[in-house]
Amino acid sequence: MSGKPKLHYFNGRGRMEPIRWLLAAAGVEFEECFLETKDDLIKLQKGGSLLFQQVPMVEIDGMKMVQTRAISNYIATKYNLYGKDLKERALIDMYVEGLLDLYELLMTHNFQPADKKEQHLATIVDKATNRYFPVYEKVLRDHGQDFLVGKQLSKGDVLLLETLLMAEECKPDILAKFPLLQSFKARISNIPTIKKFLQPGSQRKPPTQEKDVPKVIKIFH
Ligand code: IBG
Repeated sequence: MSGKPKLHYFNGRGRMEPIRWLLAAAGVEFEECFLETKDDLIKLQKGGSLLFQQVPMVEIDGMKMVQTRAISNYIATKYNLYGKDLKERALIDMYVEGLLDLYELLMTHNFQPADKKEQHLATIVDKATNRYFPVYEKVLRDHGQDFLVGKQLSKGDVLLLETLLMAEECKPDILAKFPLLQSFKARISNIPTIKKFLQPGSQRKPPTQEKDVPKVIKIFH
């Protein structure tokens, strides 16, 4: 055993990518075990490693953790990415839950059937620019600080950056009306651990390509 967390998922973003981001931001090296086929998933399920028969699963500190929120809360707590007190944590939770609602739309975009893609993209742009981004822009404007909450990096910052970058992949000028989100993006991208994760060759995953969708669906359905 290397002692490094071991991530079990397919070789793509999906529900594991925010966990990869969080570990990378914390400067924690991790190993990955990729599911290539349905049989790989069945093997894990039959081996009793998956509490609800689902991945993501992360082996960490002698546990086999499932449920993405539980996993990311554990990592954020362990690596001090969860605020300084209960109230900061409550704020971080609210910001993160909002981001996860938007992340869900972004994550599923390339899984939409061809005839639904345009409408789905319109929904993403509408929700991002009218519901979610104005909230984070206002938070940053009102307190004038570097991070979303308090004086230190938190899992809220990490997920916000990830979500901003994914939204830009869908529509490159989507941040045009959000100057503080633009400067936030530049600032957080420059944190050394994150900067490293953004370099080519890191364990960050590219968007799931259309051609790979049937293979991914086959694993999980
Ligand atoms: N609540 C769980 C979590 O947050 O971890 C949900 C986990 C989940 O949906 N896992 C799926 C799974 O294991 C894989 S992600 N399915 C097998 C089964 O038997 O239920 C699937 C997914 C992708 C892309 I890929 C978008 C949305 C979901």
